[in-house]
This record gives sequence, structure tokens and C-alpha cells, in this order.
Amino acid sequence: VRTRDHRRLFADAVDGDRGAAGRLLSMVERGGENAQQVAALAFAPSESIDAVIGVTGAPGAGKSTLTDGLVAEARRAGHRVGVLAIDPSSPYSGGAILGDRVRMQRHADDPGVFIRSMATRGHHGGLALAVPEAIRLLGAIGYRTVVVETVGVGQVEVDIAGAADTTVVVVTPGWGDSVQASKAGLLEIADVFVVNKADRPGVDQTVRDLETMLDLDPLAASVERDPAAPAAWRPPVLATVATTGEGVAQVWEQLCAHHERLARTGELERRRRRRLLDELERALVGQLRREVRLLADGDAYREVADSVLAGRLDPQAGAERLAALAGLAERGPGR
Ligand SMILES: Nc1nc2c(ncn2[C@@H]2O[C@H](COP(=O)(O)OP(=O)(O)OP(=O)(O)O)[C@@H](O)[C@H]2O)c(=O)[nH]1
Ligand SMILES: [Mg+2]
Repeated sequence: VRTRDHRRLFADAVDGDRGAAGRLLSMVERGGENAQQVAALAFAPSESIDAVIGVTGAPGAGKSTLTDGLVAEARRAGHRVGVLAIDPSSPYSGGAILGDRVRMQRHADDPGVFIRSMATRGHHGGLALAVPEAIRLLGAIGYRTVVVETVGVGQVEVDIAGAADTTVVVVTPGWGDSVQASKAGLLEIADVFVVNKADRPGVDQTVRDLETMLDLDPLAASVERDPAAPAAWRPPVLATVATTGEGVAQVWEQLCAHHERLARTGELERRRRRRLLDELERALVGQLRREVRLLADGDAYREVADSVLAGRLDPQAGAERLAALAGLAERGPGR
């Protein structure tokens, strides 16, 4: 695909052509040369994104159903909304699509909503790079509020939560009994806790468990001491029945409150700048890996590797020699 074609697709997407938007997102998802072209087009120096909301939690917790309700709230407030449903486990976006589309069916004919499933690029760090690019693309073509749904608990989830301004962690009644280890991680990323499926028993206990957990969290506790401190946001714990919409308006309200606070304290700007620098670093590391992999096919690499294996060179020194050979390293004094 030539640059001219990228531009044409991009212009069509801005004009509301959903097919064009889908093709651009596929390019971003697959990575490589096309993704780079699209990323360059979508990268606007002025902010084209109003809000990025992450919705994360265990499989089947009701993330898509809740997202559907949040999209409805956002539409009522007059926002155009892009939804990215991320499936970090699958190399294809096939599996996730059906369920998500069904759950968000009522927005299917709304030109103000664009829903898209995305799968991993299939190599480490690929998804973490593709997601912010996809978010920017959605913003650049006019969907300035973006909801990112991710499944699972673990590093991928945390990486993707890192792409959002505000993160909603969805749990279900009874959740408090299990996954002790993941709680700390969730505390770090949650700006709003939702206990969904509140039509089931145990919801009050789960809400209490989460509140207790927040009581013990030093950051959340600081809210009482200094409510004006920028970091002092105690994540609210809200119960919802996503299937009936019960409690969803309150979640939307809290998302707005959190966003307003981020903007007011300068934290929004700070988070976004930090994310951009993280992206720059990840992209750089990716670039270096590619360069070194090219090197790895050559004799120089084998020579260094043999030296390391033979005990003549320590790995650190070996790496420095290879970096120097690749022209990557500064060979000034002290190196
Ligand atoms: N009883 C009850 N069921 C719900 C509620 N919210 C969602 N569900 C149901 O739970 C199932 C999973 O909902 P989804 O919204 O697809 O959950 P998800 O977290 O997006 O699932 P994955 O993306 O597959 O991880 C569906 O059958 C929903 O209808 C709720 O509040 N109460
Ligand atoms: Mg889902």
C-alpha cells in the first residue's frame, strides 16, 4: 500500500467511512511498514483525544455489557465513541469479535460509535505498541472518547491499563475470596471499581472487601488527610447490573469526575506525556532489537557469542562490543 493510498483511506475514515477506518486499524494491528505510515498520519501534535477509558477485569465479568452501557451514556453526553476490545491471548481477532459485537449490538447502526476487536500482534510488546496507536487513530478520525476493554489479569492488562487516562476494574460478587495476589496489582491500576452482577448474592460483601482493601492502601488513605493532593483520589466502589443498566449512570458520573480531576490537577497532561515517552522508549527498544537481530545473523555475532560461551568475555562486555559493531553505542571515554 502506497503513502497516497494511506492518505486516501485516512481522509475517507475522517469522512465517516467505517470500512476505511477498519482497514487502517487492521494495518495498525498487524504492525510493520503500513502501521508506521498510519501512525504518522494519525499522530497529531494537538490533542485529538478527549478521554481514554480502560475497562478491565476477569473473563466474563461483564466488561462488554458495561462498556455498552457506558457508550450509551457517552452518546447521551454528545461524545463520539470508539471502542477497542482487546484480546491479548488470541493471535487473531476472530474469537472476541462475535461476543463483543453481540453485547454492543444496540450501537451497531450509530455512526457516532465505532467498535473494533483487536488481537495481539503476536510478538512480545506488540500489543502494548499497537493499542496507543489505535487509540490515536480513533481520535484522529473523530472518535474522541475511546473505551478500551481488556480481559485477564497480568502484565498485558497492566500495560494496556497504562494506555488509559482512567481505568475501571470490573469484578463480580465473590471475587474477594480469590486471587489474593492480583489484588495489589488491581489497586495500582483501578481508578474506579465496579462490582458487576449485583443481581447475584454476595455483592455487599464484595463491596465491603474492596473498601477495606482501599482503607489499607496508603495512597487511598491519604485522601482523608489531604483531599487536594493531586494523587489523592480514592477509587469509588460501585455496584452495577450491566444487563439492566442499573448503576451504569453512576459509573459514568465517576468517570467524568475522575477525568475532571485529572485535568484540573495537571495529572492528565502528566500521564499523557509519560505515556508518550514510554512509547518512545518501547519503540526504540523494538528498533534496537531489530538491528541486533540483523547483526545476529553475521560472523561478528557468532564470534562474540563464542567468546562469551568460552568464558573469555562476560555478557555485558559482549553486548557492548556488539552494540559498538552495530554503530549503536557511544564509544566515548569511560565506555
Ligand atoms: N446476571 C448478570 N449477568 C450479567 C451481568 N452483566 C453481564 N452479564 C452476563 O455475563 C456474560 C458475560 O458478559 P460480557 O459483557 O460478555 O463479559 P466480558 O467481561 O466482556 O467477557 P469477556 O470479554 O469474554 O471476558 C453475558 O452472558 C452477560 O449477559 C449482570 O450484571 N448480571
Ligand atoms: Mg468482552
